[in-house]
Amino acid sequence: MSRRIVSRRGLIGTGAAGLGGLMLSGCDRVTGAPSIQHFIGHAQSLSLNAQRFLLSGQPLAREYTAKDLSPVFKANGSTMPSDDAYQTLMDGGFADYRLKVDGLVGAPRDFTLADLRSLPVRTQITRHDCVEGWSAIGGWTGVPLHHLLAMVGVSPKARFAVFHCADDLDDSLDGSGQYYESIDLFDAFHPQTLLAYSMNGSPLTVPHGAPLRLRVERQLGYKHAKYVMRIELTDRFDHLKGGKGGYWEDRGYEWYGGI
Ligand SMILES: Nc1nc2c(c(=O)[nH]1)N[C@H]1C(S)=C(S)[C@@H](COP(=O)(O)O)O[C@H]1N2
Ligand SMILES: [Mo]
Repeated sequence: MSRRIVSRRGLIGTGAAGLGGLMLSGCDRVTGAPSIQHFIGHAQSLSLNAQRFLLSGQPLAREYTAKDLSPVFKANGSTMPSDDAYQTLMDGGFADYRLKVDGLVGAPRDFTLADLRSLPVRTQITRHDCVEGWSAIGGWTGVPLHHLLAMVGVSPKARFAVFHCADDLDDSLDGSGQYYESIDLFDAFHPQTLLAYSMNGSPLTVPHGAPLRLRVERQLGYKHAKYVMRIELTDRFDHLKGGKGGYWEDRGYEWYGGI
């Protein structure tokens, strides 16, 4: 209980700092020294902190029951990675798949699918919302990410988990269209944040991200990385690809894709 109060205070504190920053940017504008990037940066941090604050009293995404499952759950974005290494893994039924967890961790390691299935399991039925304007209710089974993080040990310097995926969606922007995503440690340790290997009671299919995909239920569809090959703990992501922390973020979407 006391931890909760302390963390709420922390959130209020950073929220106020974000607001201060926003007002300062406004003053810059009045004095004729606008910095649009700066302004956008603060507006985003305000919206992140405001959402964190508003969500703090209702921290779990809504869960549904089996009767609510959508009869059709659209597959979106990549549905069949063309990468040779991925195709080889797929042809072998993912027996040789290894999830690599590294970066700012105590002991980097690889996990087989059998390793992941032997870890504590969680099933949740949730609504997926895509920015393209469709939603679907699906059931997801997998290992909560916090169990893996406890096994590798997260460095106190780490701030984000980056998910590197197998698929190349489009290389028009930075020469590499490899999908990737990132979340902060609030979401990484959230009880509903899963590495899912099953959907609606069956092994995850390739269109939905086999053999392993992220579920990060309080955020929009594009944050739910499919075909996860590697999880990198890091303190920054400005050096990765387009520098905005995700494939769609590099193309203009918000980093915090709150629903
Ligand atoms: N690796 C990867 N992950 C991805 C995507 C993608 O193209 N590649 N598309 C994203 C988007 S926009 C959505 S809405 C969901 C779609 O998940 P689904 O195919 O299971 O419906 O995956 C997200 N994760
Ligand atoms: Mo999406």
